[in-house]
Amino acid sequence: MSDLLRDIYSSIMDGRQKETAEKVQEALDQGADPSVLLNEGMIAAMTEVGKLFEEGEYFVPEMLVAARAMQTGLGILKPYLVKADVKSSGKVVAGTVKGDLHDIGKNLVCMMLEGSAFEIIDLGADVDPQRFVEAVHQTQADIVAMSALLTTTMPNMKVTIEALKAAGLRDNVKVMVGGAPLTQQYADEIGADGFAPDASRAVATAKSLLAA
Ligand code: B12
Repeated sequence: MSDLLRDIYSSIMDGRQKETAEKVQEALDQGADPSVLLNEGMIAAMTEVGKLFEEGEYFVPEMLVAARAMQTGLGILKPYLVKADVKSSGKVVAGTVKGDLHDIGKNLVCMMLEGSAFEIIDLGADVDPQRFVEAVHQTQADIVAMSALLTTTMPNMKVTIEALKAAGLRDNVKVMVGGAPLTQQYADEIGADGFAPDASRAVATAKSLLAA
């Protein structure tokens, strides 16, 4: 790991927003590969934060400041990840499901999709099933992308799929799900059309869903 990559990793771990932004910019200015910064520096730091939380070394405030530093770093990285095409690949309504405030992964998925010329309607986090339904209805979206990071909120994906069915919209839209606790098996069980374990594979999944 280069020194700068290590600095980015530790500035996120310690929740130092300003330093994270500066180090990410410095690395980019030096020609670093954005996906290496993202995966080996930033996402690796968030994974470690989660591990420390599980072990009782970190608490919610530490997770929160680390998440803020991560979001700040992502803001700097975004223009390098998103090089939007002209022709739209499709319309995606995205959100983190009801009860769940984790939005970093969902934001990354949105960024990568945007970079592949998808139009994004980002509903944010803690999104009520009816809000997804309304957005699909209003925008005539091609895909609904739902994220969940908690085992307790994963079932709200199924509730949302049921709400789309009840509104008569399920046949008009593909449903894609993701988030750390999810699996392909779970996606199949709740009747989603696609699952991806990370943001770059989310793009491939979205494309294949629309090609199908
Ligand atoms: C940061 C963080 C927080 C922050 C969130 C800030 C924010 N704005 O997002 C804060 C401090 C608010 C938080 C709160 C809580 N958290 Co928290 N948090 C995390 C942490 C450390 C990192 C999550 C993250 O951002 N990862 C980085 C991103 C890039 O990864 P990702 O989200 O998995 O996304 C990738 C893929 O999953 C996929 N993906 C994601 N979404 C989608 C969607 C689609 C459609 C597709 C295709 C793919 C896809 O692509 C993404 C990019 O590659 C995780 C630990 C972990 N390792 O996941 C715990 C973790 C998720 N939290 C946990 C817990 C317990 C909580 C709290 C309940 C703690 C508490 N006691 O209050 C609360 C719940 C609050 C709520 N109601 O949501 C547990 C969950 C345990 C469980 N099994 O349910 C974890 C796993 C920590 C742990 N190891 O115990 N948390």
